[in-house]
Amino acid sequence: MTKNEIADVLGEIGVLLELKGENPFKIRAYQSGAKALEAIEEAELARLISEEKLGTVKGFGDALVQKVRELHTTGRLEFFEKLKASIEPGLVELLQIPGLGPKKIKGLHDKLGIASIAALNEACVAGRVAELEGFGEKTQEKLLVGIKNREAYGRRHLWWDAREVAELIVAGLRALKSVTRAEAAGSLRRGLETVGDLDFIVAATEVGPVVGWFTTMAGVKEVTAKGETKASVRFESGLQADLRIVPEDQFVFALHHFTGSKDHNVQMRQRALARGLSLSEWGLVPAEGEGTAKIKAEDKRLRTQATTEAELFAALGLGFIAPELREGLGEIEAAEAGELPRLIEAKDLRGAFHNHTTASDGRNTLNEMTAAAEALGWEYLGIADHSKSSYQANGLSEERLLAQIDEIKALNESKRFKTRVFAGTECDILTDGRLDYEDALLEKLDYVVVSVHNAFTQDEATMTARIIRAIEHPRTTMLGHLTGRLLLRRDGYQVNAGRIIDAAIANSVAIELNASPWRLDMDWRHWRKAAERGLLCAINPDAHETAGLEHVRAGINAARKGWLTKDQVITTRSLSEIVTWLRARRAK
Ligand code: DGT
Ligand code: CA
Ligand code: CA
Ligand code: ZN
Repeated sequence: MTKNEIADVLGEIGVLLELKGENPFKIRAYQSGAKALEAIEEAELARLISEEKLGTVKGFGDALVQKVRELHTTGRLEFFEKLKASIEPGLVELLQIPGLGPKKIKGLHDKLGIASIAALNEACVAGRVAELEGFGEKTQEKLLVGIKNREAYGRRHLWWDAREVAELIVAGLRALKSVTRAEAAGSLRRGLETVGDLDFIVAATEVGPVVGWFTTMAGVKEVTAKGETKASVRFESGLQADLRIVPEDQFVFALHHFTGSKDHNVQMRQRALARGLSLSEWGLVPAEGEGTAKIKAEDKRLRTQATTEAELFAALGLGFIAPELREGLGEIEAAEAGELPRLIEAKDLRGAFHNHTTASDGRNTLNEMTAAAEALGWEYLGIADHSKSSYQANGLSEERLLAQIDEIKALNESKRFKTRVFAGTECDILTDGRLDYEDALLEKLDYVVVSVHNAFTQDEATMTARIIRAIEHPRTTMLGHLTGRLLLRRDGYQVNAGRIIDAAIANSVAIELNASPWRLDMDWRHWRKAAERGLLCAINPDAHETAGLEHVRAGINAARKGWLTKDQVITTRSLSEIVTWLRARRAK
């Protein structure tokens, strides 16, 4: 196991012990052990374990040393398995409700016997939770909202999680002997930030084995439909998947149809009709009209042949429309006019600016993050740890930030990595719009990301004015996550996006497209218009560990859905261009 995976287990042990009401010192030992582990570099950890020296590191007592060693070498921990089995699963599930930590859950369990979300809902409705010490009316209200949100959100899944499943399924389908073509369609292919269900389109010479494989693959909990040429399954995670098998010559039409969106399909069908054609999942054929003989789709002579979607679009006088653009938001008109944007691609990215290290709430050190950026081929990596007011995220005091600036300077001078590191900050926007550090300190940084991390309940006018004031600060380089939303978990704070975009353009400040799969904020729906007016986008993974850097792929998706081109995204610029750009920003 990697150190972060081990740290996850230690953290989880802490939570489970807390649910059981164990000794607080013991609980803290696991929590601080997890933190301490993150600060050790991977190679160092391996060395400490093999030389049996982990115990010499501050915070690692005998019990912890033995557990870390077991996890590191075997990937399992018997103590953890037993502990998990000893706790009612309903209690763990309650952790998903915002505002409920292990301590509160233990209280609810001890005093009201609550051991499930359903039981909590019932107790809240009856007003029993508000009467408990440490809860009150307000908390009870919040819990009810949390339960309701969970139901509403529970039906959809993050694109990132869905993609992981879908990639395995597509690979599995393609490996079947009778399968000639297989693709994931639907909202996943369109790169939507959340996905209702997966849709797979397969061309196959024989259908039986394909349906057989699909309905029995690993993780399938229930087969919800099974026909000759289609099937639907539900996985343990709740995610569902539809499969449709079609003859090879229908593949492109089925793929296009089931990629959607519905609005795009409706407009495509209208366009076909205007040309005397009928477009459907089966094919493109002359439309039936009064007085014409009924034309069968099977009549090969009349069907439009297409082996690629580009040919399908061409048959309707259109250039190829990327799946991400197929939302019925003007893409057909643009294709007709030959004005489709040349969309940004993953390979265009050269770096990113909003990333954390163990100095604040990240889980990998500066060196590890830089090594990971280098492995991705990035020319530059911006480090933007939290500022001092974000104490819950271990925000940096002035002294610690100054030390980090020196550390980054030394790292760059050492030439240890090809990737150049920029010293930045994710500076809190204080409740009145001032920044969290003095100008003299901000002056010393290569760039400044400004973000809202508190007082989320301010009204729209107050929040908008607050953010605009921060944008107008001469040292501000870019605005972090516009609304602070967490997909499927919480809505963002209220902002007037239009006014903030105006202010950013007027002050030559970029806005981030936070590529974290549960943020994707600013939303793709704003980008097309904003970028046309001159706003620059920074695709930032907001990485809190090395693996998080790869989240830029989700950001690329969202950027493409926002019609963004390479030129409109600042993080596609080369190192020398970026240096020039940052210098110009600082001279403002
Ligand atoms: P989702 O699953 O809710 O995230 O969204 P989609 O877009 O994947 O929707 P889904 O799975 O219901 O259907 C896949 C595609 O199939 C959809 O984007 C368009 C097409 N489709 C499905 N039902 C209809 C329909 O009633 N009319 C039209 N025009 N297209 C449909
Ligand atoms: Ca779907
Ligand atoms: Ca579906
Ligand atoms: Zn942030």
